[in-house]
Amino acid sequence: MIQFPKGFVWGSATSSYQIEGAWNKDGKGPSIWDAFCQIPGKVHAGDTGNLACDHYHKLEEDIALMKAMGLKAYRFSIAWARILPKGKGEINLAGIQFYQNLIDQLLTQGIEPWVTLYHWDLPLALQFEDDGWLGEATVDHFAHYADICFEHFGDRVKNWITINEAWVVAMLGYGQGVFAPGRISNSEPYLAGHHLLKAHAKAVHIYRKKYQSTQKGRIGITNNCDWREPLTDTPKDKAAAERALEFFLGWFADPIYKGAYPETMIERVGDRLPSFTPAELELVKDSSDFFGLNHYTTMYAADADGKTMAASVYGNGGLSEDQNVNLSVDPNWEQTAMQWSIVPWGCSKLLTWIDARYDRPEIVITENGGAFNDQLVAGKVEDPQRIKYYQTYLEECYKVTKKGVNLSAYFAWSLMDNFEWASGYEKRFGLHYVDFDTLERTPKSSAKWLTNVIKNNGF
Ligand code: PNW
Repeated sequence: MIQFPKGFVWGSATSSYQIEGAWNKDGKGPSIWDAFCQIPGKVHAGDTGNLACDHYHKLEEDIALMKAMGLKAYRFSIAWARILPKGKGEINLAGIQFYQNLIDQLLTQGIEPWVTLYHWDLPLALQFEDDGWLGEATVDHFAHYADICFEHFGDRVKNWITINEAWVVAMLGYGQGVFAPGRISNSEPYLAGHHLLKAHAKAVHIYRKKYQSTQKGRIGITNNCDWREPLTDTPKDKAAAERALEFFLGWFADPIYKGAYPETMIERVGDRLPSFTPAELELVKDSSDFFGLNHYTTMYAADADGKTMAASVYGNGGLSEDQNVNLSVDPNWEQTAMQWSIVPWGCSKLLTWIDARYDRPEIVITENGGAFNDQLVAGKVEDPQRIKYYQTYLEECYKVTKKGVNLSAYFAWSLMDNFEWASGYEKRFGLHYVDFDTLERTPKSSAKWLTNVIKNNGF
């Protein structure tokens, strides 16, 4: 029997650009993803988030899906350009109204809102005018936007996440160029990452100073990390795996939990890695009330001996030459439709690593799940592979909680099939199947399975 601790938070997650649609409705400004999707060849089949799941017009229906599953919490993100169409300046009241409505309806149904402020859809104006995350000004614009959100929603929102996956923004947006804004560089990721950390820290500072004592919520950041397993037992490969984790998660978690970038990054990246002033560090250090983690997969890491493989689109945890690490997978591992390997034990190893390195933080899994080639057959979707994915990963989560790892919540990615970034609508992560012609939602068998898990607080 697998029985999670009492009060364990069961949720599911989405993000604004991936589900809302209504990309130019009611005063919303364009985001970098609205623009990126227009560039030929960037997104599978030329898909865009213009309509997506049309969640913007289907609030009641989607909250009913959550209610039917017995979800205790729902993690969604706010589209910055709905609140501030130009990223700064005038507030768009219709945008505020939309999220007020969403939050109120969730609370009416007894579902706790967990709100991400930035899930990659930067207002396009800030990309043009302020160089996006390469510009220092974007840090202040984010802090101002966050302030507006705390002011309007903070009486009802008690769990805030500043930035979703700074690693993805920096690496895939500014390093490999496969996500918006599509830049390719071996130095810009470090600058973008630096600004993302500062933006997070400033927003947290504002929340703590102006709101936390009255609103009584908490605020943190969500980082993503795969597990890196040493390919062999040699000290060189063991060190390579550790280095890979430091370049992946340590990059963003070390400044927050230890007050400095990992030593190995400072040495290897040199002057391409910016440094914090003492005053900035003051804000960055201890700026997360919980350890948000998105986890999907595992790879082997080996010392590259100066001969790094070409950077692969996914799975390359940092610029490979800087790390001197080669990554690989075991061909016997099963894979999801993203070609991400299914390695449940990597999840428990990562949780244990975080627990030890960051001195036993409260960990919240803000995303975990798998894409599979689901099909609607006679009105039903059977997805036993997804059930197995959730089951085996949750078993590993349970194991570590038994050993004292402080894991308090688990959010399944995702509530429904949606716009999977560069993969468009082809890759399906949802607990609910979405027919992208009719926009009809159908619970998959995994949704039913998870409903029972939530009801029994285990399985
Ligand atoms: C996350 N990687 O993205 C995001 O938070 C979600 O919006 C997304 O839909 C989900 O995971 C599934 O992709 C990631 O290359 C994208 O390591 C790429 C990576 C990790 C997470």
